Amino acid sequence: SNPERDALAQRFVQFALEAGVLRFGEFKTKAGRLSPYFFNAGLFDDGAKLGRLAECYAEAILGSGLAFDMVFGPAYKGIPLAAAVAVELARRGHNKPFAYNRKEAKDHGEGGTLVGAPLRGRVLIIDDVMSAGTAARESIALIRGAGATPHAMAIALDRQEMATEVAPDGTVRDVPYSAVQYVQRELGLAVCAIAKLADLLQYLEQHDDPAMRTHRERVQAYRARYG
Ligand code: OMP
Repeated sequence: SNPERDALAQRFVQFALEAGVLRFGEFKTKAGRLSPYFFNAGLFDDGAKLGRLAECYAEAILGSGLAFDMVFGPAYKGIPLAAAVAVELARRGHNKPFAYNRKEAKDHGEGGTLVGAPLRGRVLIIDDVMSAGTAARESIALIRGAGATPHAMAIALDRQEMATEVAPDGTVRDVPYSAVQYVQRELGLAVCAIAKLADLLQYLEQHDDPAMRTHRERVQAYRARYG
């Protein structure tokens, strides 16, 4: 265990709850799972919150000792995240090239779907959340397709859920290991998260009141099913 990482994770969970980014209720995830909590990074919606979020990413990335040559933000939600993180990394003495993609190819002007620095070397993908690993797979394929090396991934929240896998015939199935394990072992990338589900559960335990206890029980039940 790493006390600095743990302290950052607890500070980050509190920040996300106070900002209303992390909420409890009933939500359907992209993988079709009914979740008692949801992390909506789009609600870091002013300059101060985005700046503080970027500080948390930079601390997690630099604290983890990940090596990387450039930063990539996958469209759409990864773009402002990666931009803010690139600025914060530069402030901390790690000025790296930065790029992002468009979802639709342009047929005029500069053309193409990639914007910013040319994709090359060890690319660090910045994204919001990892659940079943679909978004990660898409970013990795895009970077490989451009001839660069997807080397690592930094996310704000690791939901610590079972990965899904797409079979050659296109069917999607759950696999018996986590999305982060899948990305690390099968796809070969290092993954760094500011916080993970276990940190949220620890926060709820340490701020125990009737409401928090209900949230904790629901989150634990969800984890037992999909974790
Ligand atoms: P996977 O592609 O299954 O790993 O899910 C990650 C994506 O789901 C994120 O990039 C979000 O678009 C979305 N998501 C959240 O933003 N927050 C959550 O708490 C859960 C999800 C989700 O749908 O799983």
